[in-house]
Amino acid sequence: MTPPDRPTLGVGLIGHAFMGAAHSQAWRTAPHFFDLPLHPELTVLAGRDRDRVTEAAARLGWASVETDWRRVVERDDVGLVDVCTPGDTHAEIAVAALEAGKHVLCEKPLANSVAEAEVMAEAAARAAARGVRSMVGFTYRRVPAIGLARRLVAEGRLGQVRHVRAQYLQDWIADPSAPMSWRLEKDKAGSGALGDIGAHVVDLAQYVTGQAITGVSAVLETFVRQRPLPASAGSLSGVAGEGMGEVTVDDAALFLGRLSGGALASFEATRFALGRKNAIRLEVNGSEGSLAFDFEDMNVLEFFDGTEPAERAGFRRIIVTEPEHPYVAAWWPAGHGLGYEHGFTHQVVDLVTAIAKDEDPAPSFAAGLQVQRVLDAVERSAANRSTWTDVPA
Ligand code: SOE
Repeated sequence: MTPPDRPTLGVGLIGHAFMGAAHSQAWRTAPHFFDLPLHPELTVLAGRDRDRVTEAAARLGWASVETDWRRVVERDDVGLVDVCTPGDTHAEIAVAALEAGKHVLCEKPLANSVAEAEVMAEAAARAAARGVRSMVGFTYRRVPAIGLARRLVAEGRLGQVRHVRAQYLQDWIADPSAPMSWRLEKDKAGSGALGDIGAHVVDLAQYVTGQAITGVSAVLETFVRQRPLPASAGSLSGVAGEGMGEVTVDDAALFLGRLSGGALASFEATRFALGRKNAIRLEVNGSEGSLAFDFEDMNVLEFFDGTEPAERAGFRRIIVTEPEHPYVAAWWPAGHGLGYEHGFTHQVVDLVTAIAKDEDPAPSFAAGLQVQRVLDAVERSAANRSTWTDVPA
């Protein structure tokens, strides 16, 4: 039920696989826990196959379906288009939606190339001049412990940041018999572990420190170059069928980086870290303190206060479940903890709030473009056998 005093925002979601389901959950849940200035309505879900999209819409709570995303962009009852398709379609859909005057939320990475991301960022800037807003979905920024980490750095509790150690470790294709999926095809995904999960830690390192990556030296590797074709799609890699397909993206990306404030950083993104399921690890060392985060223990932030007397100093585990922590007050009584899906809900809350205030939400498409430039510099460096490669400003 829409609160009587609240204008509505009709949402059209394109795509209903893993990310589509996560975004649906966020749109459904946000108004039940947060006092939103606009009431989101789950107006329409789009997917190419009518039977599948109809089933998904019923399961995920959408009022209607379309089998062509262009219809979503044209509909008068849609005010915001949420893009949850593979990367090869982001630019076309997002630019069409912005030009039609719809606000846009687009999954990460923003695009499959710098050229596409530039077109998107230009369209976003033109649209913003008309009050039409856009945001790229670097969801993990909205984990409360990450918000707290950024706050501690901004308050100077770490002093001068010297080191960032960032890893995103998964293992869902460590088994060579795991089948092909669109995430393993360059045409559809742009890159492999680099863009899919490396993009998240690039964003997090920059978000938490407030510093931009200015240059990189990188290696990329594809360990398994052929995989069974899928018999059926699953939420990530599906069920193996007949025949083999070519893996055309990286399985792992490792790189060193320099940050604009003088810090040195290392990055690792892989889907071959057996036993590591969704380990986003970030450690920051400064002149006055350090902090450490691991998404596999996502309600905890470790903090070392280097100003404490040495005899008592030590990493402390801050359980990030208190109303004083970012986003937490809206949820459960203190101490009860959040999970993977809450970041998506916080993303929707921040986006809707910015739209209502007529402000540009963050991260903008321009921020998505900057991450794309880092990913591109990583690929160029790796192709040139780790030659140091500046990231264009
Ligand atoms: C697969 O590696 C994936 O679903 C990513 O695409 C998401 O961005 C990440 O949140 C979880 O893992």
